[in-house]
This record gives sequence, C-alpha cells and structure tokens, in this order.
Amino acid sequence: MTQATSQPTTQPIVLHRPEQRSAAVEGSQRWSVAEVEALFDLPFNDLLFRAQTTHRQHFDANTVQLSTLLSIKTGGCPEDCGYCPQAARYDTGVTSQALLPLDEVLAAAKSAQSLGATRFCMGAAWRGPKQRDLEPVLDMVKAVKALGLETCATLGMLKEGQAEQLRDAGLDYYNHNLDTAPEFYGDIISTRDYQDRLDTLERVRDAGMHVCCGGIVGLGESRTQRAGLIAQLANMEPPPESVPINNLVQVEGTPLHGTETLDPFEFVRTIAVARITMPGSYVRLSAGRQEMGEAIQSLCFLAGANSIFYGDKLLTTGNPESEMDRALMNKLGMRPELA
Ligand code: SAM
Ligand code: DTB
Ligand code: SF4
Repeated sequence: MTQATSQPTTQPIVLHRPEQRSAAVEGSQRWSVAEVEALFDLPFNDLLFRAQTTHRQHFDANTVQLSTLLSIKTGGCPEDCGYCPQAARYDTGVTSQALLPLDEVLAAAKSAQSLGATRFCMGAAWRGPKQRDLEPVLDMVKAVKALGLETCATLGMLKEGQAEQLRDAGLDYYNHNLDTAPEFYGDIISTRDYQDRLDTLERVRDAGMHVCCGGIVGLGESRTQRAGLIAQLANMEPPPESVPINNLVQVEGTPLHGTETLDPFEFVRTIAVARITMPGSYVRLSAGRQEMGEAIQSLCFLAGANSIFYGDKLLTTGNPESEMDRALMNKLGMRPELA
C-alpha cells in the first residue's frame, strides 16, 4: 500500500543535464508588457496552477539546482547601483577585499561541491575586469572546472574579446542582470545604461556561453515595471538559460535602504510569471531567501523556481545555512539536481 508520507522521496530519477535542455522552447512567443502584466493580474491560485503546469512540462518538479556563490573581490566598486552594499560611494560597513588567491577560491569550491552544489559562481565588484584582473580569474575558472563543477562568473561589463577568453578557460555561465525595467533603470543606476548591459549579454551569447540574467524586485518599481523586466528577459533570443530573481536585501547605507518592502505574494507572482514566460529556463530563487521563511520559499518552488543559491553567504549578505536548505528540501520531498 502506498502511504502518504512527509518523508523525502529517495528513489533516483533520471536527470537531464542543462546542456540537453534548450531555453529556446520551440514556438516560444514574444511577450508584450501588457501580456506579462495580465499574468501578474491573474487570481493567485490560477497563476500558480498555470506556472506549476508549465513547470512540469519542462522539468522534474521536485528537483532543485544548487549554485554556490563566492565573492572573489569585494567592495570598493565605482558603480552607483542603488541597491548594492559594495558600491564604494555608500557607507555600508562592507570591508573591501582584493582579489582572492587561487587556493582560497579552490578551497571554497571544494567545500561547496562536498555540500552538494553543482555550480560555483564567482562574483567580483568591478565595473568590468581589466585585462590584468581577468588573467587570475581565468586560472580560477580552469581550476574550478577541473573539479567537475559547472562554472559561473559575474564580473561586470565585458569588453571585446573577454567573453572568448572566459569561454576558453572553461566558463559555462556568465551572470549579468538587467535588474529592472528599462524605463526604471535610470532611477537605480546612473553609471551605465541598459544598452551597456545588453551589449555585454550579447558578447557572452556570441562567445557561446550560457547566459545567466535576471533582476531584482522590491526596488520601488511598479507591477508594470516588474512585468517590463520579465518581458525583456523572456524576449531575449534565446531567453537566458538561468534567470535569477532577487528580492532586494536592504542594506543600511544604500540609497534603497528604507524602501517599502514588496508583499511576499507579489514576489511569488514574479517567480510564477518568469516560469510561464521562460518555460525552458532555470528560474533561481535568489537573494532575499533568508528574510522569506520556509512557507514563502515553498510557494516559490510551487510557482516554478528550480534553482537556489546554496551556502550561508551570498556575496556580502546572509543566506540560509546549507543544513536549513537540506532540511527544507527533505520536508518538501525535493532533491538536489545531480552533476
Ligand atoms: N558587479 C557585477 C555586476 O553588477 O554585474 C557583479 C556582481 S553584482 C553584486 C550581481 C547582482 O547582484 C546585481 O546585478 C544585482 O541583481 C544583485 N544584487 C546586488 N545587491 C543586491 C541586494 N542588496 N539585494 C538583492 N540583489 C542584489
Ligand atoms: C544574482 O542575481 N544574485 C547574486 C548573484 N547574481 C551574483 C548576488 C546577490 C547579492 C546580494 C547582496 C550581497 O550579498 O552583497
Ligand atoms: Fe558594483 Fe555590481 Fe554592486 Fe553595481 S551591483 S555596485 S556593479 S558590485
């Protein structure tokens, strides 16, 4: 007799490797902002049902991809992103740290792997890497890749030729977020524009790497602007393979500290809308999980999130302990995606 149980499902399942999936789902449509906003406006249960149905057509609904972040160069950034504790111009208490040595990065990658992460994402607080910055990062990419981990980096804007160097070193994914809707972008960041972001994303795609591109909500944007961000992402050709959705982590000293917090259900809706509009992409429940609690995170999984940042730190702010995440996955009968 089959027993209803809250125990984790233990039987192995066949998992597809990301390369075998295509984010460019056949017949994928172009989304107008109004169409995306109409999804946001659905009754919550209808939206979640639709998102979960879409999710099950493309993914195993009970597996979650685990990526671990490491800040390889922290703080002192010349950019003015209004949400970011690493911008030099804001007094946030973040201690700057020059580029880490290779052995420290490798040790962190091994530890992440031993805890079950399959992707290791290296983040640097740069506007973009200079050639002398990039060279040691290439060594890090090679060494992390040699462990059998997928590699990801987020280093800011790339100049011509840099994406190819990263690809040749073995970089699988490059993370570069559009962050918000084009018309709201200038309210948040003034030191670069939307087109700069799109140019880097094009370089990454042209070099043949996977694109990791998402955004942040809770910046004070309107629902229409959240829909505008999702429409931008979904209309990329192809859409990003990985779509991190961050909820603003408010850090004292940043201009956005004190912004009215987003209703958690609106965050869940954002995940659901990302899932429906980008059915073949991994949607990552990203920054803000620590503040969210288990129930809202579970709703995000129901809404189609299938990836998380795993490990007790994001770049400079906290993230749930890995034991907490494993306990939550067990409670929900979810399994980490295998390498
Ligand atoms: N400097 C590079 C850049 O801006 O592309 C890479 C690192 S940057 C910290 C990566 C992303 O982290 C940003 O695009 C933003 O989406 C997210 N982020 C930064 N600060 C955040 C915060 N306080 N809360 C949520 N997400 C944040
Ligand atoms: C992404 O979209 N979120 C991550 C990763 N890409 C690099 C970063 C979140 C940063 C949260 C604030 C901090 O820890 O400094
Ligand atoms: Fe610098 Fe990136 Fe932070 Fe912007 S988000 S201030 S570019 S580290």
